Amino acid sequence: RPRVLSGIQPTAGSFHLGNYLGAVRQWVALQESHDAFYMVVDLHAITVPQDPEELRANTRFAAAQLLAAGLDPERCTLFVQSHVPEHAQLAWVMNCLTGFGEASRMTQFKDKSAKQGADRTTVGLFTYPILQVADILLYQANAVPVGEDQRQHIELTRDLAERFNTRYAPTFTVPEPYIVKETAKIYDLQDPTSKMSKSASSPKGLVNLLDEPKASAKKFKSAVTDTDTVIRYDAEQKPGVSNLLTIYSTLTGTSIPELEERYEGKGYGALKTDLAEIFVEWVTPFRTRTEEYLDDPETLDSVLAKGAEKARAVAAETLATVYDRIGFVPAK
Ligand code: AQP
Repeated sequence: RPRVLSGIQPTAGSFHLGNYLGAVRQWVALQESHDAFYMVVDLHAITVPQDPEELRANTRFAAAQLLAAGLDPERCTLFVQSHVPEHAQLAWVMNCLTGFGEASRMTQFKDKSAKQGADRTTVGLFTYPILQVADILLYQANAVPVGEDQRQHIELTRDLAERFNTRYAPTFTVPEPYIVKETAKIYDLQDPTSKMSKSASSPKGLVNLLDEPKASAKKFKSAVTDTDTVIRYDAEQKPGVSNLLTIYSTLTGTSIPELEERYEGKGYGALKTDLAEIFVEWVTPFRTRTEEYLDDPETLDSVLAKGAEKARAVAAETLATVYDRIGFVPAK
């Protein structure tokens, strides 16, 4: 079976709808057809300041949400990044293979550091994409299911894999991004030309899965649309309505043309109210399942321990090959 690898940050407490539709939903589907490795990336989380207790809680929150979303530890390997030390070890090697200018061209770093200011931006945030390169290459992943915002980082992964393979010997699988066009970018409900994001969105534009469903329903009802009245998918001219149609279509499995037909002659109010209801219906059992996993921390921790063991077996083999190829003396 081809292999996939992906990760999600534990920082925000709750996943948002963009994380779910852009990434996690694909993870669940891919565990059926692929040898799948999924992780909660706590090493990535500390590139910005974290409260230790919150980070610990959020890591378990993230794992519980992944299980609630449908990941099955019998069908995939679910683990916490810091449980597998090879991530940090391979990241160092990849750091030494990356040009400073090359790393400086990463647009996510440029955007985030511009917002934070140079003194508050860590070197860890700068090398974040290179840790991500190590995450992927350790598992020899063929594909990486992510949202559109990660495309440039996958491109860097491909470049570095090829560089290592050429400089030393064929070692790494060169991975492809796995980006589902329709849900590659879910937009902020208040600013539908910007991606929904835990750090950039206004609270009213960000739908967190673990928030009170009623509060999220309100956000759908007050989503920004346009002054036109026709319900039609047009990402350029009607980004707000198009975003709502994308979310509606993905949560219900109804195609967008079908939705356009269903809402012909109806107003935006009807679309928003219906979508709010659909979201609440979908998210309510998701929240209950998440709470159930959180109520049983022993089971949760044992799932993660088993996952880490499986992940380490693969990661250790790759790292040993890499250390050998670059000329490190083996430890006796
Ligand atoms: N709006 C989005 N639409 C589609 N996919 C998205 N992803 C994130 N936002 C959207 C995808 O979710 C996965 C996990 O993301 P992450 O938690 O690792 O980090 P992120 O990209 O940092 O999440 P945010 O909310 O965008 O946080 P900020 O803005 O603070 O960085 C990834 O596959 C991502 O593509």
